[in-house]
Amino acid sequence: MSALLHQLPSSCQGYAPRPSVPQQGLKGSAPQVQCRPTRILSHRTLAQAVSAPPAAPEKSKGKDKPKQQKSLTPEVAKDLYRDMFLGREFEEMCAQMYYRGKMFGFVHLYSGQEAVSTGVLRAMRPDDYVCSTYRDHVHALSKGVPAKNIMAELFGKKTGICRGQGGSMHMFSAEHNLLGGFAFIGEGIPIGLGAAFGVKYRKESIGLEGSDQVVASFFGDGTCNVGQFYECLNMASLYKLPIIFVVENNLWAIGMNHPRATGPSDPNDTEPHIWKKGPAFGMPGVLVDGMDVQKVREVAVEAVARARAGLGPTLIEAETYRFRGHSLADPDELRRKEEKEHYAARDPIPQLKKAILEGNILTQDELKEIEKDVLAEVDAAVQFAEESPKPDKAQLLENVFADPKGFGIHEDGRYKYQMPGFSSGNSALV
Ligand SMILES: Cc1ncc(C[n+]2csc(CCOP(=O)(O)OP(=O)(O)O)c2C)c(N)n1
Ligand SMILES: [Mg+2]
Repeated sequence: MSALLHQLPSSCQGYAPRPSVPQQGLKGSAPQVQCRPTRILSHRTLAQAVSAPPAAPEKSKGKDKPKQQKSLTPEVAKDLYRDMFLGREFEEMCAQMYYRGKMFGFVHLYSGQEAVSTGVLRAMRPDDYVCSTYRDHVHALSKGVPAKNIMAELFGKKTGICRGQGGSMHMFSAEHNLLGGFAFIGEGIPIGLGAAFGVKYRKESIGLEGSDQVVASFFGDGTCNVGQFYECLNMASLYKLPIIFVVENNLWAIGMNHPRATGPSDPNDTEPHIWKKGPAFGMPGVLVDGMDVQKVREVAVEAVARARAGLGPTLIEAETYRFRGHSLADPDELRRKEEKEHYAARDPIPQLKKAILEGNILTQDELKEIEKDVLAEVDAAVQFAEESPKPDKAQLLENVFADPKGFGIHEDGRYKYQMPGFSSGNSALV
């Protein structure tokens, strides 16, 4: 196991584990979380929030000291900062729009977890694949989908990336190799695995030399307890597929606290460590601070390089936290105030800002310019979504696969319930 672990950077191995959340009725007292002042993040206040003093770094409790981080180039710093800032501002704007009744159904925000999406996806090529979950807006942004088309999708408009038919949980873009968001937990894992199999098949069985894409498959801690996770780890390992499994461990699965739902992977452990499931399946398992974009990026760069070189999959457990409730319909009353404050103080965006300024990589003015640009992009996305038309009614019957003898369609292929205004759409089976 340690041989496999050493194939990846040590930045993850010295990272201090998060404090457990004390559970009533469980034996032993959990370590106290350190309380720091809360900052409430909302749209238009992030720019001020990132100016606030950043969190003190966690002291490493591991044997290995974290490796000195490689310095960022100005180009990479700009890209990372822009992507994380856009992710946060986009999501905070979504909250406003949701509560104003502009969006329908469940909307799950990603605020707090940006370092994971940015750290992994900005380290990948545009033709690489990504598979997401219902918490998918920011993965789509990091993958390069324009903010205006994501916002329009959320508004149910024709200009949305799924023509307004997918909504918040089903972001998909063939053009960007975004394989989808999925409402059912774990559903995306086999889809990502299939894409990785396809890449390898095209290369080795068809002989397509350029077929060297890598797949990033994102999912949560709670999702690691569904069967698809294990089945896919097994197949990825068996076929040495070019995939990285990224577990965004935000400590909660709706109202279920991770240590209450997941057993340990080692007889000596008293709490669960998802990353340890990697070595059990013959692949490297890595634990990384998911609130630190540079560390996530460092791990991702190496895991992607391994996958591209034909060395197979990697399991990455990124410790992170969502700053809002499970969805915008969740009053978020279960999580303790101290826990929320602890993670708010480790907000990944001010952390990156501090690193950029202290390293003299970019100036305050350059960062402000990025922020201004992002705020304008988010405003323009809302305007675009507002002004976009609704889908035609005919769209409802497009891409519907149905038996012509079945409900709604006459035997000759005509619709039984053709509504006035339905001008296009075709039930013919090819
Ligand atoms: C197959 C299935 N079972 C149950 C649910 C209900 N459900 C929605 S989200 C969720 C928790 C998932 O938690 P986690 O994987 O940690 O992701 P997070 O929401 O924290 O990002 C559950 C059980 C579902 N969507 N699909
Ligand atoms: Mg979770």
